[in-house]
Amino acid sequence: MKMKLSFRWYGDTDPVSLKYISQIPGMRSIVSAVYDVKPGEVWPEEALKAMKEQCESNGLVFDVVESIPVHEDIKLGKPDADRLLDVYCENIRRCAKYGVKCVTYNFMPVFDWTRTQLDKEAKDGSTSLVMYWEQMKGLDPLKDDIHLPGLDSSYTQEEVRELISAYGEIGEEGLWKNLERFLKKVIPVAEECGVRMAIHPDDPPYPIFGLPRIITCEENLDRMLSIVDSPANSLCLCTGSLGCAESNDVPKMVEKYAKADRIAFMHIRNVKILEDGSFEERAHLSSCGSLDIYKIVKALADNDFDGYVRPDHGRMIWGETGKPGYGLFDRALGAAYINGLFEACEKEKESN
Ligand code: CS2
Ligand code: MN
Repeated sequence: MKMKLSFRWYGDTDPVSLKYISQIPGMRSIVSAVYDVKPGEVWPEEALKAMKEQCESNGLVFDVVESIPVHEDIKLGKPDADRLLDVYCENIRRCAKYGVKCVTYNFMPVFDWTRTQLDKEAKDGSTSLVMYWEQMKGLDPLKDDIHLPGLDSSYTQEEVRELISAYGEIGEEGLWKNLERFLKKVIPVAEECGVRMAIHPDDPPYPIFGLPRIITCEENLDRMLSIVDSPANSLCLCTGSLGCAESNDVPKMVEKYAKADRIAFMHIRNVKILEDGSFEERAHLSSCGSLDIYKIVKALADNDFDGYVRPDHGRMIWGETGKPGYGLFDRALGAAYINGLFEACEKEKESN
Protein backbone atom coordinates (compact mmCIF):
# COMPACT_ATOMS: atom_id res chain seq x y z
CA MET A 1 0.00 0.00 0.00
CA LYS A 2 1.23 3.44 -0.86
CA MET A 3 -0.39 5.37 1.97
CA LYS A 4 1.36 5.44 5.32
CA LEU A 5 -0.90 4.21 8.11
CA SER A 6 -0.47 6.09 11.37
CA PHE A 7 -1.90 6.34 14.87
CA ARG A 8 -2.03 9.19 17.34
CA TRP A 9 -0.23 8.56 20.61
CA TYR A 10 -0.13 10.95 23.55
CA GLY A 11 3.20 9.83 24.96
CA ASP A 12 3.93 8.08 28.23
CA THR A 13 0.71 9.18 29.90
CA ASP A 14 -1.38 7.60 27.12
CA PRO A 15 -3.17 4.50 28.42
CA VAL A 16 -2.67 2.94 24.96
CA SER A 17 0.82 1.45 24.66
CA LEU A 18 3.12 1.63 21.65
CA LYS A 19 3.34 -2.14 21.77
CA TYR A 20 -0.41 -2.49 21.30
CA ILE A 21 -0.38 0.10 18.53
CA SER A 22 2.37 -1.83 16.75
CA GLN A 23 0.14 -4.93 16.76
CA ILE A 24 -2.45 -3.26 14.50
CA PRO A 25 -1.96 -4.74 11.00
CA GLY A 26 -0.13 -2.40 8.64
CA MET A 27 0.65 0.18 11.32
CA ARG A 28 3.67 2.28 10.41
CA SER A 29 3.86 5.76 11.90
CA ILE A 30 3.30 7.44 15.22
CA VAL A 31 1.64 10.83 15.35
CA SER A 32 2.59 12.70 18.49
CA ALA A 33 3.93 15.91 20.01
CA VAL A 34 5.82 17.26 22.97
CA TYR A 35 2.91 17.85 25.31
CA ASP A 36 4.50 19.31 28.40
CA VAL A 37 5.72 22.52 26.76
CA LYS A 38 3.44 25.54 26.43
CA PRO A 39 2.61 27.08 23.03
CA GLY A 40 5.30 29.61 22.19
CA GLU A 41 8.14 27.67 23.82
CA VAL A 42 10.91 25.68 22.21
CA TRP A 43 10.62 21.88 22.32
CA PRO A 44 13.57 20.22 24.07
CA GLU A 45 15.57 18.07 21.67
CA GLU A 46 15.88 15.34 24.31
CA ALA A 47 12.09 14.90 24.23
CA LEU A 48 12.08 14.46 20.44
CA LYS A 49 15.03 12.08 20.58
CA ALA A 50 13.36 9.98 23.29
CA MET A 51 10.12 9.84 21.28
CA LYS A 52 11.99 8.71 18.17
CA GLU A 53 13.86 5.98 20.04
CA GLN A 54 10.80 4.74 21.88
CA CYS A 55 8.86 4.42 18.63
CA GLU A 56 11.73 2.68 16.89
CA SER A 57 12.14 0.15 19.67
CA ASN A 58 8.50 -0.80 19.02
CA GLY A 59 9.03 -1.14 15.28
CA LEU A 60 7.30 2.19 14.56
CA VAL A 61 8.42 5.44 12.96
CA PHE A 62 7.89 8.82 14.62
CA ASP A 63 7.49 11.02 11.55
CA VAL A 64 4.28 12.99 12.06
CA VAL A 65 3.71 15.75 14.59
CA GLU A 66 0.21 16.74 15.69
CA SER A 67 0.34 19.54 16.58
CA ILE A 68 2.79 22.34 17.01
CA PRO A 69 0.19 24.72 18.46
CA VAL A 70 0.07 28.21 17.05
CA HIS A 71 0.20 30.79 19.86
CA GLU A 72 -2.87 33.04 20.09
CA ASP A 73 -0.64 36.11 19.69
CA ILE A 74 0.38 34.86 16.22
CA LYS A 75 -3.27 34.36 15.26
CA LEU A 76 -4.09 37.79 16.64
CA GLY A 77 -1.03 39.51 15.08
CA LYS A 78 0.16 40.85 18.45
CA PRO A 79 3.51 42.66 18.79
CA ASP A 80 5.38 39.54 19.95
CA ALA A 81 4.20 37.55 16.90
CA ASP A 82 7.62 37.84 15.21
CA ARG A 83 9.43 36.32 18.16
CA LEU A 84 6.82 33.57 18.44
CA LEU A 85 7.13 32.82 14.72
CA ASP A 86 10.87 32.36 15.18
CA VAL A 87 10.18 29.87 17.97
CA TYR A 88 7.70 28.09 15.69
CA CYS A 89 10.31 27.78 12.93
CA GLU A 90 12.88 26.51 15.39
CA ASN A 91 10.44 23.79 16.47
CA ILE A 92 9.97 22.71 12.85
CA ARG A 93 13.74 22.48 12.42
CA ARG A 94 14.08 20.43 15.59
CA CYS A 95 11.31 18.04 14.58
CA ALA A 96 12.92 17.58 11.16
CA LYS A 97 16.24 16.80 12.80
CA TYR A 98 14.62 13.80 14.49
CA GLY A 99 12.94 12.48 11.36
CA VAL A 100 9.59 14.28 11.26
CA LYS A 101 8.19 14.74 7.73
CA CYS A 102 4.76 16.19 8.45
CA VAL A 103 3.66 18.81 10.98
CA THR A 104 -0.05 19.32 11.70
CA TYR A 105 -1.46 22.53 13.13
CA ASN A 106 -4.68 24.49 13.15
CA PHE A 107 -5.62 28.14 12.99
CA MET A 108 -8.75 28.07 15.15
CA PRO A 109 -9.16 31.00 17.53
CA VAL A 110 -9.15 30.06 21.22
CA PHE A 111 -10.89 26.70 21.00
CA ASP A 112 -9.88 23.54 19.19
CA TRP A 113 -12.72 21.07 18.55
CA THR A 114 -16.03 21.86 20.19
CA ARG A 115 -18.43 19.24 21.55
CA THR A 116 -21.22 19.42 24.09
CA GLN A 117 -20.74 15.88 25.41
CA LEU A 118 -17.80 13.49 25.28
CA ASP A 119 -19.52 10.28 26.35
CA LYS A 120 -22.93 10.18 24.70
CA GLU A 121 -24.24 6.64 24.92
CA ALA A 122 -25.61 5.02 21.76
CA LYS A 123 -28.20 2.21 21.69
CA ASP A 124 -25.46 -0.44 21.59
CA GLY A 125 -23.86 0.96 24.76
CA SER A 126 -20.84 2.48 23.01
CA THR A 127 -20.09 6.13 23.72
CA SER A 128 -18.84 8.92 21.51
CA LEU A 129 -18.39 12.68 21.21
CA VAL A 130 -21.36 14.75 20.09
CA MET A 131 -22.32 18.35 19.46
CA TYR A 132 -26.01 19.04 20.05
CA TRP A 133 -27.37 22.51 19.30
CA GLU A 134 -29.94 21.91 22.03
CA GLN A 135 -27.11 21.77 24.59
CA MET A 136 -25.05 24.40 22.83
CA LYS A 137 -27.63 27.16 22.74
CA GLY A 138 -27.65 27.92 26.42
CA LEU A 139 -23.87 27.71 26.80
CA ASP A 140 -21.66 30.67 27.47
CA PRO A 141 -17.91 30.05 27.12
CA LEU A 142 -17.29 32.73 29.68
CA LYS A 143 -19.35 31.03 32.35
CA ASP A 144 -19.91 27.34 31.63
CA ASP A 145 -17.83 24.23 31.71
CA ILE A 146 -17.91 23.34 28.02
CA HIS A 147 -15.72 20.55 26.72
CA LEU A 148 -13.22 22.55 24.79
CA PRO A 149 -10.06 20.51 24.64
CA GLY A 150 -8.23 23.17 22.66
CA LEU A 151 -8.73 25.70 25.39
CA ASP A 152 -5.64 26.00 27.49
CA SER A 153 -7.09 25.36 30.93
CA SER A 154 -4.62 27.81 32.42
CA TYR A 155 -6.60 30.70 30.91
CA THR A 156 -8.66 32.60 33.42
CA GLN A 157 -12.21 33.60 32.51
CA GLU A 158 -10.98 37.14 32.23
CA GLU A 159 -8.35 36.08 29.68
CA VAL A 160 -10.90 34.10 27.68
CA ARG A 161 -13.15 37.16 27.64
CA GLU A 162 -10.28 39.33 26.39
CA LEU A 163 -9.34 36.80 23.71
CA ILE A 164 -12.91 36.57 22.46
CA SER A 165 -13.19 40.33 22.17
CA ALA A 166 -9.76 40.61 20.49
CA TYR A 167 -10.86 38.14 17.80
CA GLY A 168 -14.11 40.01 17.43
CA GLU A 169 -12.09 43.11 16.59
CA ILE A 170 -9.85 41.54 13.93
CA GLY A 171 -12.67 39.46 12.36
CA GLU A 172 -12.21 36.98 9.52
CA GLU A 173 -10.07 39.21 7.33
CA GLY A 174 -7.75 39.97 10.22
CA LEU A 175 -7.33 36.26 10.82
CA TRP A 176 -6.56 35.72 7.11
CA LYS A 177 -3.92 38.41 7.27
CA ASN A 178 -2.25 36.74 10.23
CA LEU A 179 -2.44 33.33 8.57
CA GLU A 180 -0.71 34.82 5.54
CA ARG A 181 2.06 36.21 7.70
CA PHE A 182 2.42 32.80 9.40
CA LEU A 183 2.61 30.90 6.10
CA LYS A 184 5.07 33.27 4.47
CA LYS A 185 7.42 32.87 7.38
CA VAL A 186 6.97 29.18 8.16
CA ILE A 187 6.60 27.47 4.76
CA PRO A 188 10.07 28.39 3.44
CA VAL A 189 11.57 26.91 6.62
CA ALA A 190 9.50 23.75 6.23
CA GLU A 191 10.61 23.47 2.58
CA GLU A 192 14.22 23.83 3.59
CA CYS A 193 14.04 20.96 6.03
CA GLY A 194 11.81 18.61 4.04
CA VAL A 195 8.68 18.99 6.16
CA ARG A 196 5.11 19.29 4.88
CA MET A 197 2.92 21.59 6.96
CA ALA A 198 -0.64 20.25 7.20
CA ILE A 199 -3.38 22.59 8.36
CA HIS A 200 -6.28 20.93 10.18
CA PRO A 201 -9.74 22.26 9.30
CA ASP A 202 -11.83 24.03 11.90
CA ASP A 203 -14.03 21.65 13.84
CA PRO A 204 -16.91 22.19 13.33
CA PRO A 205 -16.31 24.26 10.17
CA TYR A 206 -18.47 27.25 11.07
CA PRO A 207 -18.28 30.09 13.60
CA ILE A 208 -18.71 29.13 17.24
CA PHE A 209 -19.46 31.71 19.92
CA GLY A 210 -19.10 34.40 17.26
CA LEU A 211 -15.38 33.66 16.79
CA PRO A 212 -14.08 33.89 13.21
CA ARG A 213 -13.32 30.56 11.56
CA ILE A 214 -11.68 30.36 8.14
CA ILE A 215 -10.48 26.81 7.39
CA THR A 216 -13.96 25.63 6.67
CA CYS A 217 -14.86 25.01 3.00
CA GLU A 218 -13.49 24.47 -0.50
CA GLU A 219 -13.34 28.15 -1.35
CA ASN A 220 -11.35 28.94 1.78
CA LEU A 221 -9.06 25.92 1.41
CA ASP A 222 -8.28 27.16 -2.13
CA ARG A 223 -7.53 30.59 -0.74
CA MET A 224 -5.27 29.16 1.96
CA LEU A 225 -3.34 26.94 -0.45
CA SER A 226 -2.81 29.78 -2.90
CA ILE A 227 -1.14 31.99 -0.29
CA VAL A 228 2.00 29.89 -0.72
CA ASP A 229 1.80 27.56 -3.67
CA SER A 230 4.03 24.74 -2.47
CA PRO A 231 3.57 21.09 -1.46
CA ALA A 232 5.02 22.14 1.91
CA ASN A 233 1.83 24.19 2.36
CA SER A 234 -0.70 21.40 2.48
CA LEU A 235 -3.81 20.10 4.17
CA CYS A 236 -4.52 17.73 6.97
CA LEU A 237 -7.82 16.77 5.46
CA CYS A 238 -10.01 15.72 8.37
CA THR A 239 -13.14 14.11 6.94
CA GLY A 240 -15.05 14.29 10.21
CA SER A 241 -14.35 17.99 10.73
CA LEU A 242 -15.21 19.15 7.20
CA GLY A 243 -17.97 16.54 7.11
CA CYS A 244 -20.11 18.08 9.83
CA ALA A 245 -21.16 20.87 7.46
CA GLU A 246 -23.63 19.48 4.96
CA SER A 247 -22.44 21.99 2.35
CA ASN A 248 -18.99 20.33 2.17
CA ASP A 249 -18.79 17.55 -0.44
CA VAL A 250 -15.94 15.71 1.26
CA PRO A 251 -15.23 12.99 -1.36
CA LYS A 252 -15.08 15.72 -4.02
CA MET A 253 -12.68 17.78 -1.92
CA VAL A 254 -10.46 14.76 -1.30
CA GLU A 255 -10.40 14.02 -5.04
CA LYS A 256 -9.50 17.60 -5.92
CA TYR A 257 -6.73 18.10 -3.37
CA ALA A 258 -5.26 14.59 -3.77
CA LYS A 259 -5.00 15.20 -7.52
CA ALA A 260 -3.22 18.50 -6.86
CA ASP A 261 -0.91 16.79 -4.34
CA ARG A 262 -1.95 19.16 -1.56
CA ILE A 263 -2.94 16.60 1.08
CA ALA A 264 -0.08 15.66 3.39
CA PHE A 265 -2.20 13.93 6.01
CA MET A 266 -5.67 12.36 6.05
CA HIS A 267 -7.78 12.05 9.19
CA ILE A 268 -10.46 9.49 8.41
CA ARG A 269 -13.59 9.22 10.53
CA ASN A 270 -17.34 9.33 10.10
CA VAL A 271 -19.94 11.69 11.53
CA LYS A 272 -23.71 11.64 11.42
CA ILE A 273 -25.31 15.02 10.78
CA LEU A 274 -28.70 15.22 12.47
CA GLU A 275 -31.74 17.09 11.22
CA ASP A 276 -31.04 20.30 13.13
CA GLY A 277 -27.36 20.39 12.11
CA SER A 278 -26.13 18.77 15.32
CA PHE A 279 -23.70 15.90 14.83
CA GLU A 280 -22.55 12.67 16.44
CA GLU A 281 -19.23 10.94 15.97
CA ARG A 282 -19.90 7.42 14.75
CA ALA A 283 -18.04 4.23 13.82
CA HIS A 284 -15.85 4.58 10.71
CA LEU A 285 -18.05 2.43 8.43
CA SER A 286 -19.85 4.41 5.68
CA SER A 287 -23.25 3.01 6.65
CA CYS A 288 -22.83 4.30 10.23
CA GLY A 289 -22.67 8.00 9.35
CA SER A 290 -23.18 10.70 6.74
CA LEU A 291 -19.88 10.23 4.90
CA ASP A 292 -19.10 7.77 2.13
CA ILE A 293 -15.71 6.53 3.35
CA TYR A 294 -15.37 4.20 0.35
CA LYS A 295 -15.59 7.15 -2.05
CA ILE A 296 -13.04 9.06 0.04
CA VAL A 297 -10.52 6.21 -0.01
CA LYS A 298 -11.15 5.55 -3.70
CA ALA A 299 -10.34 9.19 -4.48
CA LEU A 300 -7.05 8.77 -2.62
CA ALA A 301 -6.15 5.45 -4.25
CA ASP A 302 -7.06 6.70 -7.73
CA ASN A 303 -4.63 9.57 -7.24
CA ASP A 304 -1.81 7.38 -5.91
CA PHE A 305 -1.95 9.04 -2.50
CA ASP A 306 1.23 8.20 -0.60
CA GLY A 307 0.85 10.54 2.39
CA TYR A 308 -0.12 9.77 5.96
CA VAL A 309 -3.52 8.44 7.00
CA ARG A 310 -4.85 7.91 10.47
CA PRO A 311 -8.12 6.69 11.88
CA ASP A 312 -9.33 9.78 13.69
CA HIS A 313 -11.55 9.74 16.79
CA GLY A 314 -13.11 6.42 17.72
CA ARG A 315 -15.97 5.48 20.03
CA MET A 316 -15.39 3.89 23.41
CA ILE A 317 -16.34 0.23 23.11
CA TRP A 318 -15.80 -3.09 24.90
CA GLY A 319 -15.56 -1.42 28.30
CA GLU A 320 -12.46 0.57 27.45
CA THR A 321 -11.84 3.77 29.37
CA GLY A 322 -9.42 6.53 28.50
CA LYS A 323 -9.11 9.73 26.55
CA PRO A 324 -12.42 10.46 24.77
CA GLY A 325 -12.01 9.78 21.05
CA TYR A 326 -8.62 8.19 21.52
CA GLY A 327 -9.15 4.65 22.81
CA LEU A 328 -7.39 1.71 21.20
CA PHE A 329 -10.22 -0.58 20.17
CA ASP A 330 -12.44 1.48 17.91
CA ARG A 331 -9.51 3.27 16.28
CA ALA A 332 -7.94 -0.14 15.59
CA LEU A 333 -11.21 -1.23 13.96
CA GLY A 334 -11.06 1.97 11.93
CA ALA A 335 -7.49 1.18 10.85
CA ALA A 336 -8.50 -2.33 9.75
CA TYR A 337 -11.40 -0.92 7.74
CA ILE A 338 -9.18 1.72 6.14
CA ASN A 339 -6.64 -0.98 5.22
CA GLY A 340 -9.38 -3.05 3.61
CA LEU A 341 -10.71 -0.20 1.56
CA PHE A 342 -7.23 0.78 0.34
CA GLU A 343 -6.34 -2.78 -0.61
CA ALA A 344 -9.56 -3.18 -2.58
CA CYS A 345 -9.28 0.20 -4.31
CA GLU A 346 -5.61 -0.20 -5.18
CA LYS A 347 -6.04 -3.75 -6.52
CA GLU A 348 -9.02 -2.70 -8.56
CA LYS A 349 -7.06 0.17 -10.00
CA GLU A 350 -4.14 -2.11 -10.96
CA SER A 351 -6.42 -4.57 -12.70
CA ASN A 352 -8.02 -1.89 -14.88
C1 CS2 B 1 -8.77 17.02 16.27
C2 CS2 B 1 -7.83 18.11 16.67
O1 CS2 B 1 -8.03 15.60 14.65
C3 CS2 B 1 -8.25 15.74 15.80
O2 CS2 B 1 -8.13 14.84 16.62
O3 CS2 B 1 -9.55 16.65 17.31
O4 CS2 B 1 -7.61 18.13 18.02
C4 CS2 B 1 -6.52 18.18 15.94
O5 CS2 B 1 -5.58 17.35 16.53
C5 CS2 B 1 -5.96 19.58 15.90
O6 CS2 B 1 -6.95 20.48 15.54
C6 CS2 B 1 -4.81 19.70 14.94
O7 CS2 B 1 -4.12 20.87 15.15
MN1 MN C 1 -9.05 15.45 12.78
